[in-house]
Amino acid sequence: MIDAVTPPAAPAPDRPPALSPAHSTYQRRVADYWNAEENPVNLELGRIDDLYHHHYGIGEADWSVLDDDLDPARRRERVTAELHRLEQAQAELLAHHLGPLSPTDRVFDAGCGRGGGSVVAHLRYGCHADGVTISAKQAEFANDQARRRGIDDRVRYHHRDMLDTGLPAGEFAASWNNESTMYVELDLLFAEHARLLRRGGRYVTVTGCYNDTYGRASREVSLINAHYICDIHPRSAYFRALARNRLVPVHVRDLTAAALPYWELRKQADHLVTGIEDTFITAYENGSFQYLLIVADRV
Ligand code: SAH
Ligand code: GPP
Ligand code: MG
Repeated sequence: MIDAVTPPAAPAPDRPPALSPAHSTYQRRVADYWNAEENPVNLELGRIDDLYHHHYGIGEADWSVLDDDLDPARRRERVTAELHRLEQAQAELLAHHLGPLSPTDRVFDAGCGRGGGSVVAHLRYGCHADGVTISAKQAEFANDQARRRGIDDRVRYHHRDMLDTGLPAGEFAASWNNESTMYVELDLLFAEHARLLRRGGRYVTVTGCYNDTYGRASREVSLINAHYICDIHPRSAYFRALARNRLVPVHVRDLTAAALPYWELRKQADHLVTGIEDTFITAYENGSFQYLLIVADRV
């Protein structure tokens, strides 16, 4: 007899983050990027209805917003609103796949940005949401937004590492990554989702991945990586890592074609462009890069 019987572990408390020493140089650089980020394409869109997103849009665009006969200021305003509508459609598609959920359910938003996704989920289901971002500034911004909406008792944001959230195991009915998987190792990420989700819980991601049938990462994929300081995974890596972590895909959708109108419109928005627009269009068109929705069940 070597081992004495160990008593069952007490439930993990909702402990504060342990970011500093374990925090890698890479993570600090990623945090610096998001702490400094103030692109008009994100802030001006968010200001329209206080839903701040850091993801792209999907669906057909209303090209009439580019009409030349409009007053230039009015034209800019309409283009901004149309891009926001497409980003909001992306957020709603993701939120739709989290459900059904009830107001007593908890959801986890991994890599939550300025917090728009958790607000969308809360407005749709009335659920409690915890968002986690590596950027202290984003967490502060998002908590301030929740306070202004009067939902800060149910929607909370934390400055933490999504690989080690300190949130309680098995408590979450749904969780997601909206364009945030490319900052981390997928095995570590999905292990944390599997830990947090209850059995039968739902995991959803919308992500950009490189296409295995093209080969390795294309020039455009490498440019996107350099632009955002990220490391885009191949499509195959998602399914291997999900399977290794008790996450079983129930629905997969290639959103690449649906993502193109957003980039074509954004490219023509002189007041909002960041310079990465043509790279996305080329990457989607040459087949090296795909925009994917994956929905999985925690078994
Ligand atoms: N999901 C959000 C934001 C996507 S932008 C939206 O759809 O609007 C990518 C986000 O990932 C940023 O908020 C960044 O801070 C976060 N991120 C990157 N690495 C992270 C990590 N290790 N832990 C937590 N968040 C991280
Ligand atoms: C966030 O969007 C961008 C990412 C999380 C990085 C990469 C995503 C891929 C799908 C590869 P953003 O809204 O902050 O970007 P932008 O400022 O360009 O609008
Ligand atoms: Mg954006």
